[in-house]
Amino acid sequence: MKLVESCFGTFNGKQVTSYSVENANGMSFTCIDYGCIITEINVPDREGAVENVVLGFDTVQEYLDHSPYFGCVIGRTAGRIGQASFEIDGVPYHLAKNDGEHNLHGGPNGFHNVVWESVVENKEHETKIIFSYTSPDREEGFPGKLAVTVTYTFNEENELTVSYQAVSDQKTIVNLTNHSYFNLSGHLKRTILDHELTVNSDGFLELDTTLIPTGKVLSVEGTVFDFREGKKIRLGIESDHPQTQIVGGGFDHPLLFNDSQPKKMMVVEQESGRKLEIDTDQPAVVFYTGNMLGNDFSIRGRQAEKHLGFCLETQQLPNRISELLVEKNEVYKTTTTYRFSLENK
Ligand code: FUC
Repeated sequence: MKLVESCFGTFNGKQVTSYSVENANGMSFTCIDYGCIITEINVPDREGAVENVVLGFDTVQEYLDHSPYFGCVIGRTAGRIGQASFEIDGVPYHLAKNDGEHNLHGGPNGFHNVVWESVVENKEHETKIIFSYTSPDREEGFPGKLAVTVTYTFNEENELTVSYQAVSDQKTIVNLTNHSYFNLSGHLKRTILDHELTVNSDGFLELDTTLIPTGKVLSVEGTVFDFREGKKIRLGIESDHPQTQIVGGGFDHPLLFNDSQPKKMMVVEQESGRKLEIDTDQPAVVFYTGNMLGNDFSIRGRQAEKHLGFCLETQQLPNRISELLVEKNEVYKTTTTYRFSLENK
């Protein structure tokens, strides 16, 4: 496949490299080794116009100044760890409080904020960009030296597969995800309100006012959280459901996949005709509708605004420490695939 490698800038004196891959359908994908950030995904619309469908920047400085985790890999733990502390076998561990009293997305110097090693395997029909990073014992407060690999595989079927692997030299907790904000209108022409989401989830985690799961699973039945038959995101954003209100008008919730069905999601934007399908092996997905996106910065010349992008962060149930445990030398492995196509009309 056509691959272009270039210098994106520097971070803490290290060079940041960008990898851009294009397939025969004219679709392209670009990522950088800083935070494994996906900076661009260009996909044709119904008329053949190839446009970007993720929120991202062209400089490292803008990521440092403005990015609410655009496109990056999140680790060691996606989402919030309540009170920024947890215990393993009776031993307490304390993390940075970077979200009120809680820890968010692995702490300020989590995996989104380091430069990863990279190896590229470019074949005729498939290109792999393999990022690796070894997080030292107690980095950001987490126990164990953790060797992590994130592989982006892009192919001629317009699929991007993200595979995560991690091994620790001590019992620890791990919950990795990618934090891409999608907007299928292309070049951020419209907000995400008229995007339609389908997810086979019967329940979601109730959140408290600080966005920590209360432990209660609520049924989606009869609510704006019922995406089983497909629903416009707008309905939830304009809803007065206490759970959409509590997160600032919209969604910021772990949706739990129905165990007896394939773990799949689909988002369609009718005007452009673009469709995104996501398959995962994870039990949950945090659906975030950019409720906290401010309008005090620009994204490639377009003023940012609330609800300009949505994230579908596949993961284990956040803050359930017992489900995030990884034994010494156990291989943590997970895969999520993003497939782009056009909706048939
Ligand atoms: C998502 C949300 C959080 C936060 C962050 C930027 O993962 O769950 O609430 O706003 O992204």
